[in-house]
Amino acid sequence: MTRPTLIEHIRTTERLHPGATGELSRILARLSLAGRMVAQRLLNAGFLGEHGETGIVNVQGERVQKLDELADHTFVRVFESLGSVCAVASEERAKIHAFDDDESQSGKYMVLFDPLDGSGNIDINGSLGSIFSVHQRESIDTPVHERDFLKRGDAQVAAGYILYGPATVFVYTAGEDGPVNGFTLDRSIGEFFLTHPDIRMPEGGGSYSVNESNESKWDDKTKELVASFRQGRAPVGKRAARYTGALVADFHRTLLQGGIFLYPGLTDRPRGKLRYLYEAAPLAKIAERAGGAASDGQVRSLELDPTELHERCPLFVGSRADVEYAVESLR
Ligand code: AFP
Repeated sequence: MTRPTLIEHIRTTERLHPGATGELSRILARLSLAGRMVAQRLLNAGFLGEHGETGIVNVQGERVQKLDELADHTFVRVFESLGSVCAVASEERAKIHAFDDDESQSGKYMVLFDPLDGSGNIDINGSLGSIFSVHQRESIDTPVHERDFLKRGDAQVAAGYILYGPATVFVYTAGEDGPVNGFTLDRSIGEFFLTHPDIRMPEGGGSYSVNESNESKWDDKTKELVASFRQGRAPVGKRAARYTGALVADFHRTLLQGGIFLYPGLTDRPRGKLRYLYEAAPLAKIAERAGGAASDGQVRSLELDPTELHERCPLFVGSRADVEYAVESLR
């Protein structure tokens, strides 16, 4: 039997919601288009002179790679003149980007993305990812403003990511109670097929994933927490340490095999490194919909109230028992 394609699956899901206008389905279709375009670009970037830095430093103070810029432009372009998206926010841009055609101005959706996550892996041919989050605007009567984007994670109408590994995988969840489904790209025909239906995050195994070179910048409770994972004193026995430096790859492994990913606060960066709106909130939504959990160490990630577009937050995400254990240990 042929597996459903991503587009077929999106349409089937849409039919389960009688009031659906099809706009969210079109946004998801465009996200998958952006994913295919970026995946293709990554394949040939080495030949085309598209590796290396642009010489620009972004709003995060990070050096922008040529592929960061290409991926960012790709994700913005696919929403131009779609009509239902009034504006986008990108981890690479200081400000939101509003579309100015008449139809888009009254579009009810906003899309946020980290267009190329883990760009430190570009030059070593390691895994990379894109992360996305879709929000609905409260009112279309006034021009879209940056404050419209400052929403709690539990308000997301869809969230997901694209993992560019040996295969390209598109994982998303939509609606309040939609499942998490994963689709793998058949490169020969440019189509995503359902390969991971209704993903559930396993309990009681997997790995712990953290950049341990930051240990000297952790507080004592965080040091003790990570030591307990390393030494097998945590809820289940000893685990493997796994860390790729690309959040999407580390999260995807945790989603499929269980365990925990953590990026705690540091002495010189109390709110850690990861961005709430582009990274933590969408992955927290996926984790919870798959039966897992996500927290900043104190508050459930989906209940954090961002006050800035590029706000950062600590992230503890993974199997429910592991995240609960982490939160308990940090009290
Ligand atoms: P880059 O996209 O700048 O490489 O950052 C990747 C990232 O935001 C996330 O994907 C990783 O989990 C995390 O940073 C890695 O950060 P460290 O290098 O500090 O471990």
